[in-house]
Amino acid sequence: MHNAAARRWFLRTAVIFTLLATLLTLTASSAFADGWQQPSGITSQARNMHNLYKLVVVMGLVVFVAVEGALLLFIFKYKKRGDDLPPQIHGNNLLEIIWTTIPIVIVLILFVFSFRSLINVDKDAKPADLTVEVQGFQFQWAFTYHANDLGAKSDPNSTSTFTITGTAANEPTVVIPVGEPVEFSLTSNDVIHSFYVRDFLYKLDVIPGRNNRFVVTARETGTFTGQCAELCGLNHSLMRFHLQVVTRDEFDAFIQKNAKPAKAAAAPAR
Ligand SMILES: [Cu+2]
Repeated sequence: MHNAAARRWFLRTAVIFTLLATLLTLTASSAFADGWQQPSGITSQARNMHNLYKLVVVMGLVVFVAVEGALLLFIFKYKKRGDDLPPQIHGNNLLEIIWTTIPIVIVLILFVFSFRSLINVDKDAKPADLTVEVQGFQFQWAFTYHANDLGAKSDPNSTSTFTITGTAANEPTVVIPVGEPVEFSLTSNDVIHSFYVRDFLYKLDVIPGRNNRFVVTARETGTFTGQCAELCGLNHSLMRFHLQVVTRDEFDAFIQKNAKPAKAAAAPAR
């Protein structure tokens, strides 16, 4: 009789454990099948943010497993076994210290790492950084390059400039060199837009009367997509654009090709 009860208990525990383990494995494997549910980003700044995100996810998982594990443990360990009242306990200093300290430590860790990421992401541009002027308008983008503000190969004496203006039918491509800090300088002359490139893991509002700026250093070449991320009117959805990250040589060739005198005089569309 005693043996039969022990076997039943063992079987039940084994079944519950197997079910939980299967569930956990399925959840974790599908959750992380496609990376971390977040693209890792193509810029130093994005990777920094992505690492912070991973840290938060791991900490969240540890808390989740610890809390749910304790919950299950206590449900089974202290389930009702008769009508007698269990021992009644009031207060426990050690427990209170533990459950006050752990959250404080978690918040401190998150604060330090978030602050470090924030400083890294919000770094100001250096004078030597390449600048791309971005103008948002209803309903597209214009990207302006200045020959005297092209980073490593600027021509300080040149006033040459050219603008790539997008239309809904002809989505523009903004080109930047890989491995160099690039400042995006954002302005709008009508309504609020938002400059968003998914693989930057970053977006910034484009506000009339203001000049918002951010700096990124791309870490890989390729073509990526961007769009306006602030509902700005009826044709907001047409405000798509492309971002091409190329080598320095390809970037210089791109500048050469576009900075022709005929195009040099082109003004922003609006
Ligand atoms: Cu928009």
